[in-house]
Amino acid sequence: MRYYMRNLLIIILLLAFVTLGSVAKIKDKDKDGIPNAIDEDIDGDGVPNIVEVQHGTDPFNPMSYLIEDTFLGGG
Ligand SMILES: [Ca+2]
Ligand SMILES: [Ca+2]
Repeated sequence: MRYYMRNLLIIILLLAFVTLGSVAKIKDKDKDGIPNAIDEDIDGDGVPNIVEVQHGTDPFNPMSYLIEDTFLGGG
């Protein structure tokens, strides 16, 4: 149940980020042809939005990333 609530919170935060992006009229932040609303990596830095939200980095800022690449451990 706690895991479910955490994922729900992550989804809400992600939606909030996407909404803020729309308000700021950022339609396709990384110019890859995929609109932010459905882009799994809005800033195009190679880190999925959900991973950025989980780790507290900004999914709209490619300069905001993790120092440690723990999420890449699985290959
Ligand atoms: Ca995009
Ligand atoms: Ca990203």
